[in-house]
Amino acid sequence: MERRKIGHNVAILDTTLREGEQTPGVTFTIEEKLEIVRRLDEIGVNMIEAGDPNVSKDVKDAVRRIAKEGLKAEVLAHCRALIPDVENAASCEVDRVAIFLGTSRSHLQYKLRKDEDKAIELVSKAVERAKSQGLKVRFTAEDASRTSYGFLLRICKKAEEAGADRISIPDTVGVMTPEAVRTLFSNLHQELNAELDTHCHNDLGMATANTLAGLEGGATMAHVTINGLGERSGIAPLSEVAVALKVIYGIETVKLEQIPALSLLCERLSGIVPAPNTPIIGENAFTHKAGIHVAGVLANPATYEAFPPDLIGRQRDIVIDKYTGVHAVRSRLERIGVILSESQISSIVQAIKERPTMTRFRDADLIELAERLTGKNLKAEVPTNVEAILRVKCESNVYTTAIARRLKALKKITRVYEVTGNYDIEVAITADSTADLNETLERIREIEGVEATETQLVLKKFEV
Ligand code: HCA
Ligand code: CU
Repeated sequence: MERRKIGHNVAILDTTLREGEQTPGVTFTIEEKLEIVRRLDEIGVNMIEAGDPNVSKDVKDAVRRIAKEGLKAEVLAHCRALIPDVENAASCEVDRVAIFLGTSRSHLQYKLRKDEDKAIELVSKAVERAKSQGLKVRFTAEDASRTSYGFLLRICKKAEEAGADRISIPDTVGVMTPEAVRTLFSNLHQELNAELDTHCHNDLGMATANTLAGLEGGATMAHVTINGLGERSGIAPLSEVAVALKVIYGIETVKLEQIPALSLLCERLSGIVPAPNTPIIGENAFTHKAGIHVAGVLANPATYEAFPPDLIGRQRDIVIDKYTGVHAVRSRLERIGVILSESQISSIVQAIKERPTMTRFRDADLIELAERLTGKNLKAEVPTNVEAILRVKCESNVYTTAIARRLKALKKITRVYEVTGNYDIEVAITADSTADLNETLERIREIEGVEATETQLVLKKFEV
């Protein structure tokens, strides 16, 4: 398979705090923002877009605090192409200011009510002012993908002349295709001296592909957010861009094994829970189900995996249900120390297929089937799970269903009920050990909006 190259100098800009906080329903406190940027710095992103200080006092305070954190990453403030906005951004003592102005016909006509020359004047003046304050400058031609190429080039050249050493070419409404992005970037790359940034929205599900295409076209900075947060359907996620750069192009950027933890932190702080089938970080990303797939994966994982899960510190899993074959059942039983004959395993597979509505046979269910078949008490021989029922009381100002959804996303939780009475939610937990149970309880108590919990350990369980 022939593939175009991406230079090894590509870098990552994270804009979870700016673009990500524009996600409907999301705001971060200053403390939360600090927690996120420290982790982003640790994982190794090169730039952090901390916010637009003109939005509100709290955004400005956060930008200022982040600029003072002494991060390895370059810290940016986003702002409009207006002198007071630029000065406000400069007063936060950031490394760089990202000055944006809508350049497409509809932005100029309906949003800014300015003609092209006036737009160029605004940008030149704003860039010059930022430079005179000793800041590095990026210019963003907002809605670049719907801007006429002639005007886009003209305004970018003027921004460059005024002192911008980076230019962002966003696909603001996510309407590009990879081929078009690649062409646009290689054309601009030939004409401009400034380094180029990609910023791809995901309205048509193209964000990651377009980002990679922009890098193939000569861009050197990819804008991402944790979990793909952002306006509407968000932008390219850090996880997808960083892992694709490694797996497809052999390029190292951030510490990949830290991605799942960062993703969970963002899930907790934003309340936005990625769907199970989300690439890389989703619950199902390394879970195999159909018998044929599982047999292949057990023989050699590469048969059905784009890359090994341990690249990002995760593990593969197998789901046992009516699609299951003998390989999966044998492997799962062996894992818990139960060795059966071929014909016994076939009988268990048969029994599983006779219960087509059961979505997941857990270890305990398999042991039970094996016990029925062999007449032996296997539970005594294999390590059993610790089960608990937990009641959760939510703070009065929070939406119970939002907490219930977050609980649902936690690995060891097998059932979630919203209930009446003194507590609002009841969950069933199946943990591998007491330590594992404790860890799950800790994570539940950390969820914002959880006021109190009560845990009951299950002593005996009766299947009906
Ligand atoms: C915005 C616009 C922006 C800017 C991107 C950038 C976009 O929400 O203010 O500065 O690179 O998508 O055009 O996010
Ligand atoms: Cu954007």
